[in-house]
Amino acid sequence: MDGYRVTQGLHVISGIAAIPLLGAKLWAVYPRLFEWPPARSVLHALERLGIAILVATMVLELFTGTLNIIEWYPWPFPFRQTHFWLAWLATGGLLLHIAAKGPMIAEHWRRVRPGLPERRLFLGSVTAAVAVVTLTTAGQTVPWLRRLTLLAPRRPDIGELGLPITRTAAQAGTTVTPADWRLRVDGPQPYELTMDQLLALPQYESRLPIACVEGWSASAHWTGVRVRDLLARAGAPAGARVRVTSLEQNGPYRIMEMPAAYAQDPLTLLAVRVNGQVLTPNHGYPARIIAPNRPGVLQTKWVTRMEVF
Ligand SMILES: Nc1nc2c(c(=O)[nH]1)N[C@H]1C(S)=C(S)[C@@H](COP(=O)(O)O)O[C@H]1N2
Ligand SMILES: [Mo]
Repeated sequence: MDGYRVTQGLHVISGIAAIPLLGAKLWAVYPRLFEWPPARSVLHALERLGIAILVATMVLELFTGTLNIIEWYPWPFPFRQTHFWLAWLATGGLLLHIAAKGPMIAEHWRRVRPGLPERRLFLGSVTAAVAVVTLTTAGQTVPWLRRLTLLAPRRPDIGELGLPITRTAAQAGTTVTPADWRLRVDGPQPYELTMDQLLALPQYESRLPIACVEGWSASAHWTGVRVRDLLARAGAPAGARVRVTSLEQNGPYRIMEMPAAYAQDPLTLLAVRVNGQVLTPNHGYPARIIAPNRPGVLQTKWVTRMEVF
């Protein structure tokens, strides 16, 4: 249930901790990055090329990840795929780099030298910087660090009904629900439900978090109809996926697709209440999706249609 929340929290915390670490490393080797002549031999040229790729991928990885926190994508390439593949390149590059420098690293640790004062100061500062950014980030995931959450776009415990709001109803143009709102479910036996009919179906409760790419996650208590019950009623075959459409007119998260494993999970709801109250427009009134182990962007608000496919 909290699996995605944990990996998401670790991802953001370790990514932010890596920023001062990479900065310190680059600062320490900075003169050597611009060594002249650029290559003394073919082997040396290859090594430097490897380092150039490693530095470039790491800087880009941390840069794109940081801007993702504020959901800002000022580049022509797709963020998710690029961030994913850069991570593999950087990991491979780092392993090669450590392997190539292995003998040097071993040699360094064999020589027992008392640490020079400036070196101790440097390592101390780097450690302090990492500790500070980690402590001021981690509260987005870890409740008892909440009060230290300074480096976050949002505090996870502040917001309407005890839950933050990312895209508001005003931004999405869904403040007023059309008077003729129906939940339409398309499948072999399509049907429509009014709100009263939806509320007359068996209601279930799930305690599930929203884990946003901005880095925060917050748990809430949801009430609603099981998605699998809604799909079964439409005659969905086993293994069917579902496409969910929001009332919102534009926006990257207007349409969401859910694989069968999530749609069939008994915790996955089309929720109508959160933390004991009817959903507010900002939290997705009249109905929203809440499913375990999925990123916040897929917890579609203001649902109007579900399609079995
Ligand atoms: N239709 C629609 N649903 C949406 C969004 C959106 O922009 N449009 N934003 C998503 C994002 S990014 C998150 S983190 C969650 C946040 O839900 P909350 O605002 O109720 O906390 O809603 C998701 N559902
Ligand atoms: Mo989000």
